[in-house]
Amino acid sequence: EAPGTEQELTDGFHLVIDALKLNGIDTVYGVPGIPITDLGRMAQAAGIRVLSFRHEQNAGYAASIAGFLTKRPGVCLTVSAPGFLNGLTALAHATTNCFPMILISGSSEREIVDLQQGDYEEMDQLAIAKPLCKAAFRVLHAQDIGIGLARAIRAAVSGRPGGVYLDLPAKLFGQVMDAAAGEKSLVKVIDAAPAQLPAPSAVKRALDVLKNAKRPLIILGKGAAYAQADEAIKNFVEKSGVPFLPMSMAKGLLPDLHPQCAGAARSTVLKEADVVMLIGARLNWLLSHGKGKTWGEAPKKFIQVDIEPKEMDSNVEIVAPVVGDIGSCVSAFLDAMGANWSAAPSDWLATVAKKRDDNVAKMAPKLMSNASPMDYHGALGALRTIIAERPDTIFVNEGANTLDLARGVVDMHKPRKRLDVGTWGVMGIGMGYSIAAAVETGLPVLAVEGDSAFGFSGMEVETICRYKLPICVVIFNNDGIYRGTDVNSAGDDPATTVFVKGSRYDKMMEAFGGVGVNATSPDELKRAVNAALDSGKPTLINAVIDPAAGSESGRIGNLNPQSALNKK
Ligand code: OXT
Ligand code: ADP
Ligand code: MG
Repeated sequence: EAPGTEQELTDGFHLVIDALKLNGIDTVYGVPGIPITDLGRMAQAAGIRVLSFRHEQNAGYAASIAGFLTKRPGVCLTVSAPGFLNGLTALAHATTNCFPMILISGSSEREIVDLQQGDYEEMDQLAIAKPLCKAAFRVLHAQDIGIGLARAIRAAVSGRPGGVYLDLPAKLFGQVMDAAAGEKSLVKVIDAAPAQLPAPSAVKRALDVLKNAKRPLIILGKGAAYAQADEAIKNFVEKSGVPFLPMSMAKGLLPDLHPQCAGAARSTVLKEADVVMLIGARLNWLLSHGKGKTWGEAPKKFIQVDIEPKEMDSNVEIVAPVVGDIGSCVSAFLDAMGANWSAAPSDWLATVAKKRDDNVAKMAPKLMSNASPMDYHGALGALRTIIAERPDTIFVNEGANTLDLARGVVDMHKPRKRLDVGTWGVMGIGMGYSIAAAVETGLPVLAVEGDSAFGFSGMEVETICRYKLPICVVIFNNDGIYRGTDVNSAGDDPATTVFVKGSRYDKMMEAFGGVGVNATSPDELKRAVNAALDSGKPTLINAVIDPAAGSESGRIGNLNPQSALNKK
């Protein structure tokens, strides 16, 4: 080449980073190693926030909840085979929960993998990912990186959101091409999640069913929270006058203290309603599949609003399916209702309100208990007050009793502030969710964790301290899974559900420079949480809970299979 005519070059590393940036992806959650260490370094140098975790599953859960909170795909970056598999649980979780996420994994050389010759961390990752996500792609040539990422983004966020796998073999990163051609090969995705308008006939059919109901109910699910159509949903629910029941992560979409909220009258409304409108909630196990004892004797009609047409009739007949994105559907309802919509029958509203007020009154004295060791209600009573005073705090929650009782006790006041175990009831989301919630929103996070639940992601407290995130972790330490009182009747090993008694999880935090507190009464707990939220310092509070206070599997003990035999 003649001097001065040297070609400007780019390579796979830079094209991946440029493609991410072009599409507004400014945060990546992952664990470094061969072959993606330099990709992470270069991405960081290029201004992308690269958060480095201690285990890929936690990075993956972080990416999944980033997707839920932002409506943009959360990105998780892993190394080959074992790193990929560690991240895959979270990708499957994202898909199951309808959260947009992209798992980008390095992989080893195709020609060796395909002949099964034993490469470093050899695995046919694309084939393994496929059944566990919405879509899976592999990029073999640098000039296809732009299209590959565009396809991944679109697949993750359009229609029903979910997890997407993007396989990038090690060799791709070093591939060189002309810089100008490389830039041209990148794709900025236009209208990644297009609005999907419901058919006017479907809107009319649904409103006709709702209008003729004597005991209508609206169930709001986490799809409604995801949609970020908060004002429209609130206006629709209020205009309809219908009682609403929020699923766990839909709490706060309308405040739990709203006069139409039926959260504290759950059994009654499910049994007695004659028309049920589901908005972004599936009739899966969490709603007893729409049938059986939970739903009572009275015949029911279901209206369902969902972006996924195949969801309709999945468990029971849907008499009025409304397929579209929730923002568009709810706006169409509001338009079609006109000015003279008459609110739901007042005797029904009175029935729901009475049941709700009775349940709230029944719970109130339990929340005042200042007993030590604490029981769940005493401890949660303190936290409930804190959330009422600081409604912007993001509340992350996992465990069994710790989860189920917190869901009922701690009222939520704003949308998307409660993040929990979701559709699978999975343990391990705690620290990953907390980190992403703090990073994506800048808001303080309060994570309330069963001692078992915390153990699944506990090492990430180092990550929290390293990035100095405003996260306060409260561990409900009852010495075990469900309870700390089980004994093994046959030998010296501890029972399978108990942990070291009197553990001090707070000391873990001190090891990394965070604040650790041991709290033995609701007053101490309250002081420590308020101090943590005021200071914004990474804090872990070991809340000592009576080991006998919990029940087997919390509120879902009925799902445990029973042996008919009398043997141990
Ligand atoms: O209407 P009625 O009268 O019925 O009353 C209801 C409401 O109206 C009323 N209510 C109120 N009253 C007064 N005031 C207010 N504000 C109020 N609000 C409501 O209260 C009742 C109950 O209301 P709720 O909660 O809405 O209704 P209900 O009937 O419970 O709803 C049904 C469900 C199914 C929707 C609900 O229960 C639900 O969402 N459940 C989710 C349960 C779940 O997902 N659990 C997690 C999994 S459990 C288990 O599998 C665990 N594991 C195994 C494991 C897992 N999961 N993952 C992995 C990767 N590996 C293993 C493990 C290891 S849990 C677990 C660890 C547990 O130990 P921890 O130490 O972590 O935790 P502890 O138990 O604390 O020790
Ligand atoms: P929950 O657990 O709160 O009951 P689910 O996860 O079961 O909620 O249901 C969420 C539903 O919301 C899914 O069926 C999904 O297809 C749907 N959904 C997600 N986002 C949207 C959206 N923007 N518009 C319409 N439906 C959506
Ligand atoms: Mg426990």
